[in-house]
Amino acid sequence: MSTEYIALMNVAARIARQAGDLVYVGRRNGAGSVQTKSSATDMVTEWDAASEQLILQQLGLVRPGDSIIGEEGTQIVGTSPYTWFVDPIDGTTNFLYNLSGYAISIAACIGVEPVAAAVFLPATRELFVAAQGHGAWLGSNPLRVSSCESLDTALIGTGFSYSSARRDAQGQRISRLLPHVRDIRRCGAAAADLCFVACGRLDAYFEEGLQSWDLAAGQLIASEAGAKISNFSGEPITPSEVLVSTPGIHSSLIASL
Ligand code: LIP
Repeated sequence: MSTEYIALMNVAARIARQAGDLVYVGRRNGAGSVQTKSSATDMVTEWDAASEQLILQQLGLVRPGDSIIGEEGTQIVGTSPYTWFVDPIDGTTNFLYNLSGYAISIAACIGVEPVAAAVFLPATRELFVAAQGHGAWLGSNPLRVSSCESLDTALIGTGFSYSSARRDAQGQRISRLLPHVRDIRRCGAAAADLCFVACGRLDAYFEEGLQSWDLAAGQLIASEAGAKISNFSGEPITPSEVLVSTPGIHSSLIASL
């Protein structure tokens, strides 16, 4: 197993914490300038941009040959086997409303396969990390998914599209699922939801229409913590269909989605 993945994990952890501290302190003086992207509710603040710039600058110093893809427009083609997928603030709506559920998500991938990851939650100062084949941790504590074996006692996380056209079908899916589970949570940041499955705060999380930068780091953290990951049909996961759960309820969720 590659110790290089541990080194990459530590790079991601250090930079995620630095970017998280920047935006957390910055938010105390307001969200700054705010613009919209794909819809009137898909926002980007000056702190999203500042965070991505810091991450870009720090990765450039320590990993100069790597490729980098960031949510706010970074597309750097490198010469090494590694590509960094960066969400500088995942949960921007929460950040904008000064709610705590936002995260800095940084993953090193070979192709689209994550091999090292860090997700930092600035408001709770929780740092989730993972290295492929080595495990996942919250701080220094190793992570394991919950032991839930039945959908009717499962706490399920999900999220919804910025596109109002997609929300009708998403709402209908939730209304079909809700009577058969313990409850539903919509935390607002995919990276945090995936980490919550990894540490057992959620028994499962599903969402469609994500981007690689939302998914990559949390996917590795969850799978290294023992989660089963797939699309809604049980096939390989993609950002457009994400289903991550403790193993005991995975097949029941596939049947229910
Ligand atoms: C968010 C995701 C979340 C989803 C939101 C949004 P962003 O990413 O993390 O799971 O439900 O609609 O896409 O835009 O805050 O980086």
